[in-house]
Amino acid sequence: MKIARIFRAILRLILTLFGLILNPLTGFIFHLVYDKNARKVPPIQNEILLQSATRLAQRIRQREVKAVTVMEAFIDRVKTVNPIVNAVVANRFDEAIKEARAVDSLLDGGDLSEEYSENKAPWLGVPLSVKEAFALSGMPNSSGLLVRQGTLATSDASVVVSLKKAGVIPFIVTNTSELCMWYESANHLYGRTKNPYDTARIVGGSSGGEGCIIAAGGAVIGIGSDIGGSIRMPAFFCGIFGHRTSKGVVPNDGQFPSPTANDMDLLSTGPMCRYAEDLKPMLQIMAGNNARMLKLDQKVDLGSLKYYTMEDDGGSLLASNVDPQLKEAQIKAVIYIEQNFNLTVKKVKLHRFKYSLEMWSALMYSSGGTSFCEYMGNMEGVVNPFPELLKWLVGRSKHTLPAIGLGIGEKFDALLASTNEKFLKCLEELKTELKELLGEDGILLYPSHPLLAPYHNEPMLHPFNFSYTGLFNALGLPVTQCPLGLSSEGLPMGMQIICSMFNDHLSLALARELEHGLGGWTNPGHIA
Ligand SMILES: *[C@@H]1O[C@H](CO)[C@@H](O)[C@H](O)[C@H]1NC(C)=O
Ligand SMILES: *[C@@H]1O[C@H](CO)[C@@H](O)[C@H](O)[C@H]1NC(C)=O
Ligand SMILES: *[C@@H]1O[C@H](CO)[C@@H](O)[C@H](O)[C@H]1NC(C)=O
Ligand SMILES: CC(=O)N[C@H]1CO[C@H](CO)[C@@H](O)[C@@H]1O
Repeated sequence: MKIARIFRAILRLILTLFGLILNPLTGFIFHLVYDKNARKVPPIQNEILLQSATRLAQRIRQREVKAVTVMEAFIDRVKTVNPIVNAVVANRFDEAIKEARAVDSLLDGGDLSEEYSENKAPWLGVPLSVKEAFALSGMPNSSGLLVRQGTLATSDASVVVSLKKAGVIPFIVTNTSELCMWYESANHLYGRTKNPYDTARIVGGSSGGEGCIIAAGGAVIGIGSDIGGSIRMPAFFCGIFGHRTSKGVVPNDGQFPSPTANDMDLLSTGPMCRYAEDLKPMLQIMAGNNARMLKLDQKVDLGSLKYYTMEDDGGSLLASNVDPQLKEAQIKAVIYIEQNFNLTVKKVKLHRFKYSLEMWSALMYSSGGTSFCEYMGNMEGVVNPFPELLKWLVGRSKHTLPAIGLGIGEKFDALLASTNEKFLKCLEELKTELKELLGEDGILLYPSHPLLAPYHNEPMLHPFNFSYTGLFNALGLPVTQCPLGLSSEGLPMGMQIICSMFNDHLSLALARELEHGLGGWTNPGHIA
C-alpha cells in the first residue's frame, strides 16, 4: 500500500517536471519532424455539406433536394479529403447511392407507408458515418487489429439498426486506434488519421476517424463510443460536437472490443456531429426504447440553471497543466453565459478530481472481464507484451507501441490493485459530492483535455492526459463536448459540459446555445 502510494507520488512528480521542462523541448523536436509538410483540407463550399442532418432530412422530405444529390455531395467530399487525412477505411458508396435513389423514388411516389412517415423515419436519406469498431453488415469490424484483417460484420450493431430504421444511409466506416484504447487513431491495418486543420497533428481517438471526417465535411453525423474519452477527445481535437450519454442508456452491443464486466459501465455509445441541433434527435434514435430514461422532450430554461466552472484537475504540483488558450476559451464561454442569462457562474475546485486517473484505472482494472492482452490476441490467445516490446524495437511487432504499453500497464496495474479499493471509495465520495452540487438543474464546465491537438506520436509523452475525459466515464455522467473556435495556431478548442445522471437534455441545450453565441464548428479551410 505504502509502496504504491510512493510510486504514484513519484509518477506525478515526474509528469509535472516533464510538463515544465521537457515539453517545450519535445514540442520543438516534434515541430521539426512533422511541421514541414503540414497542410489542411480545402474549405467546404458546397452548401449541401454545410447543413445539419436535421435540415437535410427536411429538405429531402420536402423534395427541395434529392437524397442522391446529397449522397453524391458527401461521397465527392470524402474523395477530396480522404487522401489528405486517411480517416475513411472502407466505404459502400455504390450501395449507398442505390439506397438514396430508392428514397427518392419512394418520396416522389407520394403515398408513403407508416414505416417511412416523418415520425418513424425522421432522417430518411441522410448519410451516416460509422466508427469501424461497430458492426455494420458487410463492412470490416477489426478495430485496427492486424490479425482481424478481412473480418466482415455479418449483422448490425443495435445503434446501427435504430439509425437505419430512422432512414439514415451508412456510407463509410472510419479509423480508430488499435483496439480503441488510445487517443491517437493509428494502427498497422489502416495507418494514421490526420487532423483536417493541420495534418501534422492527431485527430484523437479512439473514434478519431469519425471526428476527422465530420470536421472535414465528408460526413455530417456519425456514431462513436467512449470508454475514457473516445468520443469527446476526437470531437475536441477536431472541433465538432460529441455526446457521452448517461451510463446504461444507449445500447453498447455490436462493438469490437465488446466490454464484458465493469468496463461495460465505463463505456458509452453516442452521437458525433457538426451541428448541435443534431445531437438530441440522434440520441433519441440511438437510445431506442431507453430514450424514456432521459428527458429529451423537456423544454430547458437555460436562464434558471445553476452553473459551475472548474479550470483544471488540480493535479499538477506547480502550475495548472491546462493550455492558457483553452482556459481563455472557457472563460469566454463563462462570460457569454453570465451576460446572456444575467447570472453568475460559480468557480469551484473539487479536490478529488486530482485522482481522476486513479479512479478511472481502479474501476477499469477491478472489473475482471477480458484483459487487454487477450483482446490483442483476438481472444484466441493472450499476447505477452514484454517480448512484443522487444519485437517492436526491431520493427517486427504487429502491434502499435501504445497497445503494447497498455498491455504492460495492465500487468503493473495488477501490482497496484491494493490501492484500487481506496480510489473506488474516493470515486463514490465524488459521485455524492457532484450529485449534491449539480442536483437536477446544475451544469459544470470543465476542460476537455490539457493540451491542444498534439503532434503525431506525441501522446506517448502524455499517456495519462485522457484523465480529463476518463473521469466522467468512471462517474457515469452525461457530458457534451462543445467546440469553442480555433486557437492562434488554427487548432480546434473546446470544453466539456457536464450534468448529473440522466440530465443529458441540459448539456445538449447549453451546447446549442453556445453554438449560437460563439460559433460552434469552424470550416477548416477558411483560416489563414
Ligand atoms: C498532461 O500532459 C502535460 C504535459 O506533459 C503534463 O504537464 C500534465 O501533468 C498532464 N496531465 C495529466 C492529467 O496527466
Ligand atoms: C464482426 O465480424 C465477425 C465475422 O463476421 C462476426 O463474427 C462478429 O460478430 C462481428 N462483430 C460484431 C461486434 O458484430
Ligand atoms: C440581473 O440580475 C440582477 C440581480 O439578480 C438584477 O438586479 C438585475 O435587474 C438583472 N438585470 C437584468 C437586465 O435583468
Ligand atoms: C495510409 C493507409 O494505410 N491507408 C489505408 C487506409 O485503409 C484503406 C482501406 O483498407 C487502404 O486502402 C489505405 O491504404
